[in-house]
Amino acid sequence: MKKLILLCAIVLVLAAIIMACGPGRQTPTRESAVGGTTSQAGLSADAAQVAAERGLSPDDVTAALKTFMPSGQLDPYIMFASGGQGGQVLVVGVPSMRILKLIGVFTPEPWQGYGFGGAGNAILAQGKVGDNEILWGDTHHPGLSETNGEYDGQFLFINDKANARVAVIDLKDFATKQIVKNPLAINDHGGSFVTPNTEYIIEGPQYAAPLGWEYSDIANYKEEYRGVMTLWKFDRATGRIDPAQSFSIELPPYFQDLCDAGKKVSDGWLFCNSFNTELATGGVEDGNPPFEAGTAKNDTDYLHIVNWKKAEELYKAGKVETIKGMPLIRLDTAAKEGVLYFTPEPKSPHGADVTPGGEYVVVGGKLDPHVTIYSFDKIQKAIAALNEGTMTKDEFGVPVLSLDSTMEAQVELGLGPLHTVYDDKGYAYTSLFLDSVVARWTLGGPYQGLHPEEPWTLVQKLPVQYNIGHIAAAEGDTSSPDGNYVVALNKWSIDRFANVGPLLPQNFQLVDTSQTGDTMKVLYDMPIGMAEPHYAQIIKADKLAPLEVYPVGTNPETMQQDPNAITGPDQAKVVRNGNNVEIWMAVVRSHFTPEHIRIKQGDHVIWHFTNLEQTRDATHGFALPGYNINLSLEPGKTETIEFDANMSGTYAYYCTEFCSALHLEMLGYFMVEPN
Ligand code: K7E
Ligand code: CUA
Repeated sequence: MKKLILLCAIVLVLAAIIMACGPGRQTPTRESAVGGTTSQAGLSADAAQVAAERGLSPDDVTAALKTFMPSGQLDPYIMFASGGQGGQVLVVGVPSMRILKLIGVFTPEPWQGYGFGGAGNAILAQGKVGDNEILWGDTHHPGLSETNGEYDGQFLFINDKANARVAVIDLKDFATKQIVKNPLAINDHGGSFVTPNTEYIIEGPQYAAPLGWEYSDIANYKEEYRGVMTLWKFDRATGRIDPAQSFSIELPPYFQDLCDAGKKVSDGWLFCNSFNTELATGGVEDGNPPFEAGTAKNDTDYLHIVNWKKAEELYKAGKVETIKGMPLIRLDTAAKEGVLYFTPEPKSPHGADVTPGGEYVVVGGKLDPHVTIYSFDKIQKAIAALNEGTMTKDEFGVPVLSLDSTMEAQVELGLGPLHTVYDDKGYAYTSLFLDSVVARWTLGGPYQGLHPEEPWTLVQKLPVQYNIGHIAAAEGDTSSPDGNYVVALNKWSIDRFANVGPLLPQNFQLVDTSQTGDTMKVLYDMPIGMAEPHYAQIIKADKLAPLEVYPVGTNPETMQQDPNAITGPDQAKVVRNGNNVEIWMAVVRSHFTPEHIRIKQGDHVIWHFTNLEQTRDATHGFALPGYNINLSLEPGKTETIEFDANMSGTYAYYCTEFCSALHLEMLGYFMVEPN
């Protein structure tokens, strides 16, 4: 009876809301939102008074107006930011900079019930290193899937620098589906970036080590330590990386850094920095130069120029050696067969970023005040002009193209240029770590007509707080970037936020880049209080089409109908078979069926849950005390847990999501009789 009254009340309230809204929710137009008593400036007298009381400058007010998202309105862009050593991905609305989700990737995430008994456990277990379970990751570079060089909103990939792993997130439900461990590398960095049609997900290396991280003393560095770049084949139909069709390329032990895929005119090629062509091996305690000095001795390092289509041909032709199950194009093969070339790049390079049309690669040398712009056309001509008799090679036999023959321009920007992104107005934006600025400068060549300034010139340096690392632009890595926003991912925040102790948040600063010329402005500061994000990508929100609810019975790991799904509480049951107890449980507001589970200590329990709801946001949780079990059962989801009931006792299991007025009553008892 009580339930019936409640149901009637809900129906009445809903009806009232629907009537008030009319068919299709109306959002106020700009005119009506500021209409009525507006002053000359478009601000109400109230607003002017608030601005005066709070000491807001006209710029502050403009910034507030540009970022404020009225209740119920949605951001036009979604940013996917790495969660750094948190091992997650952050989903953020732009320009409001509201955090929408934290996706557990390499790290268990309790809200999503990821890694607490359900499907997440199997996915996290794919990321084992040897027999060791690794329950965190150092996520650096999220990469959205692309079709024809444009984000297609289907998948997101991200690397774990610490353990050389790559994860696949399905943007149908914003959940991690797969982790692959690189069998040859123990850490990575230059990933994950996709080729323009997501044929491959690139995982570039970082700190050289013997292949397969086998033991070898660092005294054998030059002979036995190597870099490895892996091309993970992505199968769109299954939505998974196919390790059986993936391969790697052996590289010299040069500490390869950031990589980027060519696109359009440079489709088929990859570009990757390096910062230890000195082959420094550290050992400061023995009187050797420390790594930081040893790796910075040379004036130049090598930009790695990789012909991945050629590499794919070699792999398909079997010109590989298989090590630890991974087909590997050996370094001498790569050098001889036209897979790998080098060209010098200035001091301590970090970012290598391909322009939207693929014509140029921009490299920032941390210890050089310039960015260096390489022309893909010139690189091709230099390669064509190579002559076996006269060509320069590095000490590993890789052809070296002279800087003169590959460089298009250099632009002096300031101290510590790192990463570069692009917009629709022919500008490039480079983060200057030491100067703490975002530098806007002009591209030349085919981009020259898009802006009013001279090509290859600095236009504006916008101070940011502080020590900007990466920089992200709206649709920035695509063939057609948008022009509205850039986000500065600042490493330090010092005095920008309330003191929360010695460990400070990072600061994401939203920058308005909508107008040409010297007009960039900081709009918003967003503290990131859960890790150190490295890179982010920003996609137009309307390119994303996630599910609103799962079709009833969906297994989140396979995204297919789960064979253990049930369609109603009448199908719920407990079946005992010797010491095995299998439970099919129905979950729907506001009860679990069954509510009593009686088992014996030592029984093996397999427990299937189906959330029968199809109402948006009608998520239930499942918490079982004492057994480290915690699930998030979104509408339609079917999930299975399996464990040994090793402890006797009486355990109330309950729903962790406040799903209804009778949520507290959504519980049951798990009674484990002692032996
Ligand atoms: Cu922090 Cu791309 Cu890993 Cu630069 S990286 S800042
Ligand atoms: Cu279901 Cu609370």
